[in-house]
Order: sequence, then structure tokens, then C-alpha cells
Amino acid sequence: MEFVSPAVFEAVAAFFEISPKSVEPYGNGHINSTFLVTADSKRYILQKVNSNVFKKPHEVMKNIMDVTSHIRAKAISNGLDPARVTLTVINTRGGKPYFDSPDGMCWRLYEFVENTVAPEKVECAQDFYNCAFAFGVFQQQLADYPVSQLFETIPNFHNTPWRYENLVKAIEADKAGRALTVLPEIEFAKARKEFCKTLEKAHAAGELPLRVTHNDTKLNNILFDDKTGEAVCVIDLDTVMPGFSVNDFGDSIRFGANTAVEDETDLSKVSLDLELFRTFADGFIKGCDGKLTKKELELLPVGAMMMTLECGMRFLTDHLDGDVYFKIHRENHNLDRCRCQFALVADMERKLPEMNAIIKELASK
Ligand code: ADP
Ligand code: GN1
Ligand code: MG
Repeated sequence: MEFVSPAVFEAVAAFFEISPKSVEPYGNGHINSTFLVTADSKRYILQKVNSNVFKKPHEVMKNIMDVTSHIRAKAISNGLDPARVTLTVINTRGGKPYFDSPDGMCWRLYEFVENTVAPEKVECAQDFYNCAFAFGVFQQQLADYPVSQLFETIPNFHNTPWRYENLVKAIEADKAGRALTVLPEIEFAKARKEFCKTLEKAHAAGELPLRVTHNDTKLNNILFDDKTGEAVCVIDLDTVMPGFSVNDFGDSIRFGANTAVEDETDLSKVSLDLELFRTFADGFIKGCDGKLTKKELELLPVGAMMMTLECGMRFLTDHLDGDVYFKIHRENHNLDRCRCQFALVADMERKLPEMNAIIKELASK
């Protein structure tokens, strides 16, 4: 975690009109810098938005304000506690939902959703089911949100053919002089060039609709009630954009149905847990409330392979670029992450018939 001086925290806090008693690094996100702030006997989440990744933070915040307002209104009309079902952004003393510091950084403050946890690993199948249901419901809550009003906060975010081309460029540029040390990984990606186009082609053929999607559906982007285990709040809304439902499904499988953690170095531990795949698929299909088309259902296993391959290619690209995008915590961290994703892709390819059979069975229920 990067160092931020106490003077900077003080200046930022003054803009949000809070007096912090303590500020500590928090969570395991790869992109933003997150801090838990205790002030005035309340807790908050303070985040420095990564301006290298999010070039237009005001557009990110506009999306977040709109999406949370939309979800909040629905929660209120359903008699739910709005402070628990979605993020609550605290305005600055000037009435803005974020603070632009003089050094060009964007800071935002959220209410801390108390009595919750954001797990790094699936502890029990029921949690994973709840997570799936919550991401499915999230799509439903936003199904009537006008897609055209959302900014594309990261262009081409889940455009896998574009990610592939980006990897090819990184190999050619070889900025960190590492290309020759990762030839097997480069080979692995290149052998899947055509597969990368599957979803874009289905969309172009009118078979796969664009929906409002979350686009970063990792388990640790959901807050669970620490007593009941219920999934209460979908967080990390920076990448809510138009996208494919199967990718929201797929990214959760990539992260949560892996028998190992995302950066596991012992690749013999990496595999797709088909029971967890079934559990998640069941929850997601139910959470989407019958709204997924026949083609979307059919492409759910492809979504899982696509997000895993794409994420692996993104980690490899960053390794080749010299680790400028994802936060790393050790040498070759992005390469370890890439290898783990590619090992999972290979296992998913072996298990594709089983994944298809599970979806067929669930869809016919
Ligand atoms: P990143 O984009 O870096 O992943 P997140 O927005 O996901 O950042 O936040 C990182 C972590 O901080 C989350 O995984 C979760 O543990 C915690 N967190 C974020 N927002 C809240 C909140 N409002 N209440 C409680 N915990 C939160
Ligand atoms: C990043 O922000 P975080 O840690 O939830 C990344 C995702 C990747 C993920 C891999 C904006 O998510 O796309 O899938 O790391 N977010 C962004 O763990 O690039
Ligand atoms: Mg996150």
C-alpha cells in the first residue's frame, strides 16, 4: 500500500468536513487506494481513485451517483434500509461527490457499511449462491436504467479481441524486456485468438444483448452480513457500464469457483470446482429472474472461459509493460496471476461439456 502523508489525509478530510481519529489501509483491491477512516465515532471508506486507470473520474462519480440513486429509490419503495443495500457517497463541503486535490487526484468518501465482510475466498457454497443471486438482482435493478446515460468509464473494458490486440502490442513493444521469458504464456494466448471473438461476434449477429452490467464481479466486491451471511450490498461500482451478462457471470466464476486463489503459484491447486459452478449458475439465473435469453444461458460457460482468459491476458500485458496497471505485492506478481488464470482456462476447456450440461439442466428447471 502506498504511503500517503498525514497532512494529505487532514486536507482531504477537511473537505469532507470530518475529523479523523484514525486512518488505515483497507481491503485488497488491485486498483484504487482504500482507507478505513474512523471519525466522530463513525466509520467511513475513503478512496483515492486511480487516475491512471480512470482518466475521467468525474464521469465515474456521475455513474456511481446515478446508479446508487436508482437502486436506493427501489430499496426505499420495497421497505429496505437504503444505507445497507447500496453505497452512500458523502459530499464535500462544496456539495460535490468527490474532492479534486491540487495534485490532480480524485478522493471520495463512502459511509462504511457496518457488520459486513467482503470475502477473498468462498468459505461455503451458500455464500457463493448468495453472491450469485445478488449480482443477478443487481442486473435486474438496473434493467430499466437508460444505458445511454452511462459513461463508458474504461473504453473497451471487456472487449476481449481488443485486449488480445493490446497484448500483441505489449509483446512487440516489450517495454520491460520480459517477452523472451514468457514465451509459453504468449503461445497460450495466441492459440486462443479466434476464441476471443466469440462474444463480440454473437453480439454483432444480434444474438447477445447489451445490458447494464457491473463488469467486476469478484466475490470481494460484495458485502455480506457478518452474522446471516446474506449478500447485502454490491460495491466497487466504478465499472458499471453497458456489457454482456455472461461476462458478469464469468468473472465471478473466474474468481470464486477456482479451487485456488487468483495468484496461486502452485498450479496443481488450480482447477474449476464444478459444484461451485453449479451453485453460482443456479443463483445467478434465479437472480436475473428469468430475463436471460436462451442464447445468454447457452453462453454462460463461454463467459467463464472468456473472463478468465481475458484477465490472464491483462495480467500478462501488465507484466510485459512493467507492472503499471495492477498493484503488485511481490516480484512477478502479475506473471503469477496470469499463469494461474491460464491454468484455470485450460481446466475449464477440459470441463466445458460438464459446464454445458449443468446449464442445460438448470435452464430447463
Ligand atoms: P478496488 O476498486 O480497489 O477493488 P473497492 O471499492 O472494491 O476497491 O474497495 C476495496 C475493499 O474495501 C472492498 O473489497 C471492501 O472490503 C471494502 N469496502 C469498500 N467500500 C466499502 C464500504 N462502503 N463499506 C465497507 N467496506 C467497504
Ligand atoms: C481489478 O478493482 P478490483 O481489484 O476489484 C480490475 C478487474 C480485474 C481484477 C482482477 C478497474 O479489480 O477488472 O478483473 O482486478 N479492475 C479494473 O482481480 O481494472
Ligand atoms: Mg474491488
